[in-house]
Amino acid sequence: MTAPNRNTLWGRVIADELAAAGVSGAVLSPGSRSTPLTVAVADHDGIETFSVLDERSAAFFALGRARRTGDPTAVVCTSGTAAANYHPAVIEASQSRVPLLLLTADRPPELADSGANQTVDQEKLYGDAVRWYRTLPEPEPTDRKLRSLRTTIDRAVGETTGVPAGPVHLNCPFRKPLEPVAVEGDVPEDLAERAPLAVEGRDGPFVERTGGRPTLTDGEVESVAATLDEADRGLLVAGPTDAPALDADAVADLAAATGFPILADPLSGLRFGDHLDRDGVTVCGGYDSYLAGASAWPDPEVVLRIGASPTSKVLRQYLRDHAGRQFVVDPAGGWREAEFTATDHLVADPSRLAAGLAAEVSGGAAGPTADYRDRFAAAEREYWDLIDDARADETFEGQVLATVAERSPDPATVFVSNSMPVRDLDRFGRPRAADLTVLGNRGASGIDGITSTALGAGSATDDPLVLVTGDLAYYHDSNGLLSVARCGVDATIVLVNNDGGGIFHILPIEDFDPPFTEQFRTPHGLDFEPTADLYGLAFQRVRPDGFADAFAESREMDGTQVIEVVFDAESSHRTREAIHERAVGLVESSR
Ligand SMILES: Cc1ncc(C[n+]2csc(CCOP(=O)(O)OP(=O)(O)O)c2C)c(N)n1
Ligand SMILES: [Mg+2]
Repeated sequence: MTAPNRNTLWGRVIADELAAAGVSGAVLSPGSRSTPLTVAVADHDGIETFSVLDERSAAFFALGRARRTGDPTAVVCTSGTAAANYHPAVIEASQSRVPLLLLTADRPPELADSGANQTVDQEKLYGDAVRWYRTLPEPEPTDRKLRSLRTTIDRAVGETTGVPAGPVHLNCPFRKPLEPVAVEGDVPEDLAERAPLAVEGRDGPFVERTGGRPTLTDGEVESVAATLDEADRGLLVAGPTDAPALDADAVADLAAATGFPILADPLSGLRFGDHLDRDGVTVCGGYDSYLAGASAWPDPEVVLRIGASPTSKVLRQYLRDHAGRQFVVDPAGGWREAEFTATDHLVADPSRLAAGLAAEVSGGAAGPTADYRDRFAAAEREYWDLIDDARADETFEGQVLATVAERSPDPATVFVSNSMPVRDLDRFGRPRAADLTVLGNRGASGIDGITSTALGAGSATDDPLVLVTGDLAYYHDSNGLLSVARCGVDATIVLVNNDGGGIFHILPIEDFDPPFTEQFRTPHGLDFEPTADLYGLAFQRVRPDGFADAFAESREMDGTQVIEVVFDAESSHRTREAIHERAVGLVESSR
């Protein structure tokens, strides 16, 4: 490797080592100070690059890609507020444990606090939201500095996929010239000869990282297994999963061996998949309604919880009020149980633990355990019959999510926005034996980068991509739509337009108007059709009863379609509540 100046060499070594360490994708935003990084990364054959003009969208796009693959994705930006625009996605990546590597270009140290243009304090810009932070030294074409650089890059990439995975920030100062112009004598001509390791690196990463995922000892597994074995009534509760996804078969093995039903969050990786067809495995998806009426059911003696805290408030409260012994499993020793009723904290990789426990438990698949599971299976059957009837007869936003769960292609990647879409998928998305990878931004539950995150996820897979978003979320990240054309990602974008934040109808503020309408629900009356013209998308507006056909047709079409489904937020909310009451009544009468 040679280079016309030290900055170019520095950038090339960074790109080379990123690729060697396993970074296969990078999202670049335009700017001057980052020139050495951008030129080198864009030029590297081993790194697929995406150009996203707005840094907020860029970081969310990278987040989506990393979330879908579980592999670290890099972002590169210039100095100043550009770097600050990464912050929302950094917070989401931190809280939902997604490997993101942030490379922010910076001015050289003497320009700090000097009044120099586009110069801000970028030291530890993201605070505790990153797993690791370093300011790189100023580029120098020396043996030791370049070995240090390669080592730092490998450590940084390694930290993004540590336990827990998350974002890492490398702040990268450069002084001019930033472009690959010849600077005579800057890089010694014989540098590669004198320092081949530093300049060329090794075959593969400079530093190979080996890091285990935490497991329990055999004795500890046996002890938990004995507790599961002794229980006549038990539940497996799966909240949103960390990337890379859970081993669904291992959890299904445990369900079959214990006889416990799986209460599967839509983001758990367990609501959908082939494991639903397994004998002795009951995957439940209607608990967000019917558990609200299950107080008179006998309480579960033991609950094993994996993943993050479930989306369903009804489920969280049911566990608070009814669960006996409650094991919370977290590979990073994190605490993701905000009702504070858990009794045991198991620091272990959930997939491996499930496999280990499945091999230990000696069979709860018959007798009282199976009776308890069948109670859930029966509730599921009745609940989904009720939902089928409601879908046929009534109008509510949940119909859209029910249709998406039922009719999305197999396989598909389905991204659901925060606010009502993820809640409605939780309540109305029937478990299905199809390969649906369902994703959302539930780490911090922002509505600010939804479109970009979905498109980033879509960039990493050949699956058809379906995004279900609300109108405020769509508005918030409409910049992100440019990635359809610029990054070549197609999607079916389902825009549930209830003219504002329908979610606020579920909160007590609904009864305080003003300010409810003007300050909370915020109807805006925006016509979104011109966004399709602006970004080259097909657009159609349908009534709720026309959605299923429009969705089916979109599967046959190339390019990206926006299907806007128009609802009245208040009446949708009332219908949702009424259906919920009926589901609760079902269970109350079946004690
Ligand atoms: C960045 C950000 N700002 C504000 C919020 C608070 N918030 C949560 S849901 C919501 C309304 C979302 O509206 P929409 O996307 O139309 O979905 P709907 O509620 O109608 O389902 C708001 C403003 C948030 N979660 N994230
Ligand atoms: Mg809305």
